[in-house]
Amino acid sequence: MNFEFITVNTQVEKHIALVQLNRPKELNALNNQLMNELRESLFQLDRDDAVRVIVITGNEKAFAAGADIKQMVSATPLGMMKADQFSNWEQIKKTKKPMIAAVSGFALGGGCELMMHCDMIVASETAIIGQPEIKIGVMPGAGGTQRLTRSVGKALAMELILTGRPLNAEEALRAGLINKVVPVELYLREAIRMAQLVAEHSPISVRLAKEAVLNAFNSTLDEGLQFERRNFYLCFASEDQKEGMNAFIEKRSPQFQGK
Ligand code: DAK
Repeated sequence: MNFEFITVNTQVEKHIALVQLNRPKELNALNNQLMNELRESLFQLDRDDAVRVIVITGNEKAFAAGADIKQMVSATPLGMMKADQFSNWEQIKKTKKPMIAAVSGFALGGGCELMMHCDMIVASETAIIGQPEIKIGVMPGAGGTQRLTRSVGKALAMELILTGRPLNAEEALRAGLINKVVPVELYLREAIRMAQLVAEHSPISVRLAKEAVLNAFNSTLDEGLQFERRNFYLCFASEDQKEGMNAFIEKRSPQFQGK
């Protein structure tokens, strides 16, 4: 996979793919091409059986400082409708494999929204996370009002979105927005370590479990429980279920094949 604004490394650890946003001078501002490339890379990685978990990162200074304001400044509603950038976000949302964000520095606006598309988030102590769109005369548009509110609750979401004030890493951790805060030299290593813990498991049960957790945001409790039950039954259609349970009984480590 050859891209201009992202790099993809599938050799980082077994079953782990690392996608790095790579517009450092612009603090990884998410221009249309970067988003097209991100969509394409995730689409391909999602279909690659050798990959079980995807880590998305930026660099020490910025995960991503938001959508590219310079590209957006003269946008018109019809121009945006034609460009249909939301289809990129829709596709990213559909990624079936777990995605872990490794965040350092700025994760603002679309950067925060991209971070929240991930299933788990490891941040460095230097992370600055927020939805500052209100300061430039707009509002979050790629899910910020919904995902942030579901994550941290109404009071804090309103404060962050209406004032534009960002959270530091400790505040984000306390608010339940992220999973972990580590020193800056460790954030990527820690995200990869977390990815390895997931990649050890059956990719089938991981996929079904991720789907069921995400379904909790879209369903009543009873609908969610029904959905969970169907996915639970489906695990028993896999060889991995037999392998996992037999390995337990035989006191050995399971060898999951994703079958
Ligand atoms: N867009 C474009 N360029 C950016 C940028 C951004 N979001 N953020 C930073 N840069 C550029 C700066 O312009 C500067 O470029 P030069 O002037 O050197 O050419 C370079 O990156 C370094 O930035 P600074 O000099 O400003 O660096 P500082 O350390 O002083 O400040 C900062 C860092 C992150 C506090 C500051 O750069 C900043 O406030 N950036 C803007 C943050 C922001 O407002 N983000 C929200 C953007 S709106 C959509 C989906 C999503 C969205 C929209 C549409 N569709 C699907 C249609 C999302 C919207 C947003 O995210």
